[in-house]
Amino acid sequence: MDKIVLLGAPVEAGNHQRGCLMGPDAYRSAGLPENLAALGLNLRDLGNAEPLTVVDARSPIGKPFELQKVAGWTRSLFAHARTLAQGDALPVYLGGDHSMSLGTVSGHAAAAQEAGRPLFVLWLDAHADFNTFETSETGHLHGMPLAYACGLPGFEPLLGESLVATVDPGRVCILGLRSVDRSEGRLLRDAGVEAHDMRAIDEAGVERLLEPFLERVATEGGYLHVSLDVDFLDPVIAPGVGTTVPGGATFREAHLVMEMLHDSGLVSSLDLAELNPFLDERGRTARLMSDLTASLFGRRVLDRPTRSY
Ligand code: 4U7
Ligand code: MN
Ligand code: MN
Ligand code: MN
Repeated sequence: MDKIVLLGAPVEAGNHQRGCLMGPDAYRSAGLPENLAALGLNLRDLGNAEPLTVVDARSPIGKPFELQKVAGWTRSLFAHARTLAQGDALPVYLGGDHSMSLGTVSGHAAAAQEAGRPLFVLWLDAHADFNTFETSETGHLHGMPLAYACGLPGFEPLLGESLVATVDPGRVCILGLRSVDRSEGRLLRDAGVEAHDMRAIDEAGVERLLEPFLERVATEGGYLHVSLDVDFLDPVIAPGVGTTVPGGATFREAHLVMEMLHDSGLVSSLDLAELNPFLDERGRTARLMSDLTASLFGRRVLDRPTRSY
């Protein structure tokens, strides 16, 4: 795919920390569009999406924080993603906190179902984002998007109806875990999600964990949505995020994931989530995320024979 379309998703209502709304502009200031254009890619920046106005989203269980606002973003991004998935350019969603993915992933799931192909999801994150309104200890919707996309119950207020298509939890792979809530962990296990914590990365390395998953995407002829949360990275190299957890992916581990994704040729959509420029140091996290994106789209040091899955 040599065509890319950028869409900003300046949502920050998915948690209490302010600042993620500046994310899309920080990526532009960090030179992400130029990085990709320098690779010879045909790039179009659609600017920022806007939320719909929602006043009817009510939840009987739990108290999701800023439910109306996040529902407005979910409805907007769901529609954008569903449409963009049918175009000839690969969408890159510039967040925005991770509640952006309530809309992007469910939109891509709907489009995949219409196209009759399975959707796989690679979740690169310190957290599983697998809470429901019921299990969430914080009420923060940025901790729930993967559970939502996988069809866990209780989320109807977000779209105002049930999802037309959900992601099969058996087609999800999470890498980088180091903070999972107790009941969230149970949900994850019961759903049968493939989840790898940082210890697994220490022991096996990212290559041995990621390769079998990519093989499966290829074998089943699936689409692959990648959701990259800044906190997948170690906070020492990526401080610009609200939810830092020590012991994250190193610079090279993260780049290797991106390089493998590029070589696979399988990625069909990408979220860049949770960048908080207000907490960043001299733009370094925005630049690192932009460089990782360039790796995913083919920036390399030396050419090498391409691996075919
Ligand atoms: B992120 C948390 F309780 N699990 O639900 C929650 F620890 O998008 C954190 O991955 C969620 O950064 C983190 O609020 C959401 C918490
Ligand atoms: Mn996270
Ligand atoms: Mn996340
Ligand atoms: Mn976070």
